Amino acid sequence: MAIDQADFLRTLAEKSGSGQLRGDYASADRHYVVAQNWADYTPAQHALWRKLYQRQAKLLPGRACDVFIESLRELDAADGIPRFERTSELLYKATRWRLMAVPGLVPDQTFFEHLANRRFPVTVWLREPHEFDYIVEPDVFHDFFGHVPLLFNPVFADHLQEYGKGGLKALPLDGLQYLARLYWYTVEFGLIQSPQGLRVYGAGILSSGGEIEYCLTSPKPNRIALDIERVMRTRYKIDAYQETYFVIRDFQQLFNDTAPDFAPIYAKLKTLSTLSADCLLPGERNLGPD
Ligand code: HBI
Ligand code: FE
Repeated sequence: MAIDQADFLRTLAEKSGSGQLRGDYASADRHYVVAQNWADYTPAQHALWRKLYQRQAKLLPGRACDVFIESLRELDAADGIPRFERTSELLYKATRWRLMAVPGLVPDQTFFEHLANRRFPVTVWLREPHEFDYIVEPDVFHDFFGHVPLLFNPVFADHLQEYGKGGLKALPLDGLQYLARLYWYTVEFGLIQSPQGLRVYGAGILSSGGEIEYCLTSPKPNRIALDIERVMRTRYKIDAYQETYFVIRDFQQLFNDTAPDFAPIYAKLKTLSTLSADCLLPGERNLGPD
């Protein structure tokens, strides 16, 4: 299915809410890949990166899962915006993934193709200082700090490739909305159990100043065990803290639960109602807060 670039960029502009695109898509190739042009980042941008990194890193102990904290330390990315090529060498040795510099959000088909080939798209631009606490579209801090560390975990890395393959199969089956919910409530906003209690593995939380505390301790949101059908039925909010978090036992569960062919589930979901983000079904047990 050829991607209508003009149509995609118009959709993206609507999604971003601001109407114009942040990234420079003109120089992107057919996989929406661009050069990172690391030398073009200014000292002020590296300083903003350090400020974002230090604020987040202080919040991780006791909240982020151990795998994330250990992998982030190996990345040695505290001093400034990282060079993707250097990280790609480390990552390829660890789990055979590579980073792809992209101008920002890319079409779903392209996104899934990258994941299915163990290529993770990382946005090249960094937010502005006034967006320190919140940004709508993913920037390099969200993509790199939030997503890249877990790609060093072999089970999570395999899951994400399977997710990409599932996405390519879902597109012709009109299953995209279900897969987007699955990604949102796991890769972006997922919680994981640990012997010390609930911990975070979702990139959207790990790269956010406020939600990393809220998701573990606020009495407001639901925290329920991951169930693929249930996740795929549940709406999400893109511009507020989540009202429901889904919890996995470990990454093996995430891999196993998302390995089956989803086509039969999509067919069944079409007969079931969509659930609001704050819904708690009868019999569902709330797992939190700590
Ligand atoms: N593009 N660069 C980028 N990053 C994403 O996370 C992303 C995307 N395009 C599509 C997309 N995510 C969603 O459709 C998926 O979450 C399903
Ligand atoms: Fe993300």
